[in-house]
Amino acid sequence: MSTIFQRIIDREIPADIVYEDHLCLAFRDVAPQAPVHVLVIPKQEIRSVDAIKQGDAALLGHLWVVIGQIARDLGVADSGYRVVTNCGKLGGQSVDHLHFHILGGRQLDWPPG
Ligand code: D5M
Repeated sequence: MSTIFQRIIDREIPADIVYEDHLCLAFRDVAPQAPVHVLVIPKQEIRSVDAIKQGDAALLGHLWVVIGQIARDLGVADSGYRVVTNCGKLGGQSVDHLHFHILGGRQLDWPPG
């Protein structure tokens, strides 16, 4: 069964998209935890960090370049921001499609809960 993120990629459900190219999509989180909270996902189906393979290295590099670009475009790069990916049940992953959270626009605590 498709994940909710695959359905966003396929335009079956709407999302507030802030960036798209042939490899990835970025959209605002539906339950934002910071003034800026964007999810960056590969269009390729990868379940989590744990499922990344050597052949995905170029794609992952591209995602990191895009993450930095989005942070600059949304105005959080100068003040600072956080990039998070949750992996598996204890890691707090709730959608089984690899995604990177970009969080910014407020002071972020450490360690995370
Ligand atoms: O993060 C999964 C994140 O996905 C969580 O912060 C909510 C967000 N989410 C779930 N459904 C949607 C839709 N439809 N649009 C935008 N954002 C969504 P995780 O790290 O897996 O807990």
